[in-house]
Amino acid sequence: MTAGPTTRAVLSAGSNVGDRLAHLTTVVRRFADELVAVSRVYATPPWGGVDQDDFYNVTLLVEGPHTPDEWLSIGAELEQAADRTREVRWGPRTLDVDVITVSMAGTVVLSDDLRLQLPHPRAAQRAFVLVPWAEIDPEATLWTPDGVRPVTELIAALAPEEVAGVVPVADLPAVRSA
Ligand code: PH2
Ligand code: MG
Ligand code: MG
Repeated sequence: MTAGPTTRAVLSAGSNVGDRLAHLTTVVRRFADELVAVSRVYATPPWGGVDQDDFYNVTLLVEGPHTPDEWLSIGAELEQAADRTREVRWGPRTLDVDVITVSMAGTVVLSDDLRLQLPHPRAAQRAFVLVPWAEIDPEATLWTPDGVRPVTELIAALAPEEVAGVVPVADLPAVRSA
């Protein structure tokens, strides 16, 4: 991939099929050189109304010379490596890697592109994204159509039972080389 300007991205990875921890581990390994922070692994009830097993979710902060599209493409490669299939919208998956928001020189990238809408249009409603994000960046903000909001404020606006369902269960293996 060609080196572009440095960007900082928030990524959310989820898995609810197969070895969930192993799938999430492939993500932190792949982004080891760009990793700024990674949350603990959270067990999360399925969001979106499809009856399915609980997910494991993590949120990562990464920084490197990649366009928003490149962050997405690397995530798609990881999904393919996990034999991800797309059957049901919001349904079960071995691995899902979503780009939540990207900033470049401190400015949030906005995109209406249907392949990659930025910031992620449903992030503000998803405790499984926001709670792990606030863990690794308590000062984080999210651009929304209603304005820029502290992530902690968005969490406080969600249904309490939804937030309470997002529970830390594990640490991923350390991947950073010294
Ligand atoms: N991903 C979805 C739909 N629902 N629910 C949880 N808890 N975690 C996810 O990662 C998730 C979901 C679509 O990508
Ligand atoms: Mg998703
Ligand atoms: Mg996805």
